[in-house]
Amino acid sequence: MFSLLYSGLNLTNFEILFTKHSTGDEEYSSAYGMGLCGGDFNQDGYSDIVIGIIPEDLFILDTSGVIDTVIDTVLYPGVIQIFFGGPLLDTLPDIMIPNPFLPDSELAARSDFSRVLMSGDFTGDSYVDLVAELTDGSFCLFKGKSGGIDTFPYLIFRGGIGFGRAFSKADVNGDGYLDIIAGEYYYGGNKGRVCIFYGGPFIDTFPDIILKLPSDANWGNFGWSTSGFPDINNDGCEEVLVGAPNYPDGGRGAIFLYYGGNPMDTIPDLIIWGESQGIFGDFAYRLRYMKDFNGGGMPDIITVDPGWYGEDTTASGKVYVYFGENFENFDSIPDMSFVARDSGYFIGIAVLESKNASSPYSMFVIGDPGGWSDYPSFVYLYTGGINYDTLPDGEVTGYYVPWVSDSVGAGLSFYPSSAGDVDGDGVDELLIQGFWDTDSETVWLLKYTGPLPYVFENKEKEKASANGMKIGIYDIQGRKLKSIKLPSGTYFILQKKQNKLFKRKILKIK
Ligand SMILES: [Ca+2]
Ligand SMILES: [Ca+2]
Ligand SMILES: [Ca+2]
Ligand SMILES: [Ca+2]
Repeated sequence: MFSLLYSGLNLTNFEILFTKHSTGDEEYSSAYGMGLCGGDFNQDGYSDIVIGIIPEDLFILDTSGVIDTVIDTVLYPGVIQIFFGGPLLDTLPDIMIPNPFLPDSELAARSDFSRVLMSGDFTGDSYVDLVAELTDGSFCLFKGKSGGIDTFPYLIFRGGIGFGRAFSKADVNGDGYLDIIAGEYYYGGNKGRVCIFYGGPFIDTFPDIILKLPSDANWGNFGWSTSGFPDINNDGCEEVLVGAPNYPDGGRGAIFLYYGGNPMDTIPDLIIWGESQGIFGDFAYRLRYMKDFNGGGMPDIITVDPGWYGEDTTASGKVYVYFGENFENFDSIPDMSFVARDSGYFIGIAVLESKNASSPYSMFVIGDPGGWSDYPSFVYLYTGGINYDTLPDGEVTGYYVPWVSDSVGAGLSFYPSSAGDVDGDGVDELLIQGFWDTDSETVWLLKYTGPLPYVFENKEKEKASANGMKIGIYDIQGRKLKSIKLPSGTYFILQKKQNKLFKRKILKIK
C-alpha cells in the first residue's frame, strides 16, 4: 500500500516540472521546503526556485514533555538552496546559503532559519535580494549581486517573538524602492504591531513606520499576517494590509487596509471584519492580494480562516475574497467565500499571476495539509476572469498522512508559494512541499496546464472614433445581447446585487 501512496501525487490539470527530494544530511531536517519562494537571482529573465530547509536539533524531554536538555549535536544546521530556472533547470542547487550561525552551535540548532522567505529588490540596486526568517524574533536580508546573491547576511532585523514570520513587501512611501512590512504579532502581550522598513540604498534595521493595534482592543495578534497592496487611491504610494485574527480581544478577527504615503499615517483607512466565530475563528490567518482575480480591473484581497467552524462544529477552513472595485460600498461581506471541503483545514494560500495578454487574470491556490486524521492533503487552484467560480480548476492530492501525535498539519501544501515564471511562458508556477516523513520530504514545482482565465473581448472596440465608441454587450458564450453607442466621457458599469449597486468598472471613452 505504501508503495502506491509514495509513488507520486495525483494531479489534475498540473504537470510536474521539478521534483527535489531531501537527500544526505538535510533529511534530518523535519521541514524540507517549509520556506519556499521564487525570484530571478541570476538576471536571466527566468524566475529561480528557492527552497528553505530549517535546522533540526535533538531535544531530551522530561516526562511532562518540557525540554529538559538540549543535546549539543546539531542534526542539521539549515540551508537555503536556489535552483536557476529556465530551460536548464535541474535539481542541483546553483546557490547554497548556509545558516549564518555557526553550524555546530546551539544558536544554529535553535534558529528557524529559512522558515519564511521573500524575494525582492529592497536595496535599490536592481538585483533581487532575499529576506529569510533567522530565528523566531529576527530575519535577515541577503543582498543580490550580478549573477547571484551574497551568502552572508547584509542586514539582520531583530524584534520580539513572532517577528520575522509575517513579512511582505510594497513601496509604501512611493520613492520607487520596495519596502519591508514585518508583523510582530505577539508584541505587547498579544497586541501585536507591524514595523515598516523603507528600502533603498540606505535601508537600515530601524523601523520607519510602526502600525499598532487600534486602541479599542487589549489584544488581537495584529500583524499575524501582512501583505502589500497595489496603489488603489492613485497617490503613487502602495498600500498595506494587516491581519489581526484575534481582534478585538479574541473576537471576530479583521483585516486593516492602510493607504501608503510619504510618510503614511497610521490610521486604518478600511476595516474588513471576519465572521463571528468567537475564539475558534482565525480570520486573516494568511493574507495575500491578487492583481485582478475577477476581471474587475482592480486588485483583490484573499484570506483564509483555517479554524472556521460550520454549523456541525467541524473545522472546515473557509476562503474569503474581496474585490477591489467593491471597496467603496464596503460592508465586510465577501464577494466570494466558500468552504473548500468538509472537514478540511485549508491554511496555505499562493497567488499565481499571468503576464499572458490573452489571459491576464490572477489565479489562487489554497492548500490543506491534511495530517489531521486519515485524509490526504489537498491543493486546489482557482482561475480568475469574469467567469470565475468556486469550483477548483486544478487539483493535487497528496499522500495519506499517517497519524503522528505531534505532526498535526505536517503534510502537503502547508505553505504553497508562487515560484514566479520559471519556464518563461508568462504564467507563474506553483511550489508545494510535503514534509511529514523523513523518507519523502519533497518539493515539487508544478505548472498549471488547464485552461487559463477566460477573457471577455470587446469585439467592437475597433469601431472607436474620435467622438465616441460602439459598445457590444455579450454573454459568457460570446453571444451578442445588445449594442449601444456612447459619446466621449467617463462611465461606470454598475451591477445590482442584493438591492445594492456595485461599481464594477470604470470606462473611459475618448
Ligand atoms: Ca533566473
Ligand atoms: Ca519605498
Ligand atoms: Ca496609495
Ligand atoms: Ca511559467
